[in-house]
Amino acid sequence: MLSRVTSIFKALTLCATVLLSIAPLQAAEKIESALTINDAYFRLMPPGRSMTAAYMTLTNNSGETQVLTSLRSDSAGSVELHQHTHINGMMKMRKVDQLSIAAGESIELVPGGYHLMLFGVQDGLGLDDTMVIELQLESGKSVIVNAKASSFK
Ligand SMILES: [Cu+2]
Repeated sequence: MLSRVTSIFKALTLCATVLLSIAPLQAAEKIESALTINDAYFRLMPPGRSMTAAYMTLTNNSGETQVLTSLRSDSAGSVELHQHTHINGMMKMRKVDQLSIAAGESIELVPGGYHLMLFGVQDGLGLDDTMVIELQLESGKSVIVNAKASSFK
């Protein structure tokens, strides 16, 4: 009898753990009205490549500035915010530490401008796949983005 009580207790503890791990995702959904993501896509990679870029439009519908500070994805080893710049007539890209989006403003991440750079991307992604990217904000909240695959050609 005692062992049965113990196993029920263990099952309850497990339930509580699962509920706790779901909580941050619910918090992330709430902020989505403050920062709206449109037209999110990533470039599929040519065979043998594990690095690619993702693009989207970020719109700040909230009454205060939203600052994008870091990024992560379960489909990539690391994700960075990059910007293309022209230095001495040469096109280069550099890592940008953070991106501020003022209240009511939209910022487009497009080829040749700001973009997300994904390193160590998982193999075998195809046109039907979606990559989930988490945008972490300075406020401590985050936005979940579902980026669609786009042909690399
Ligand atoms: Cu880049």
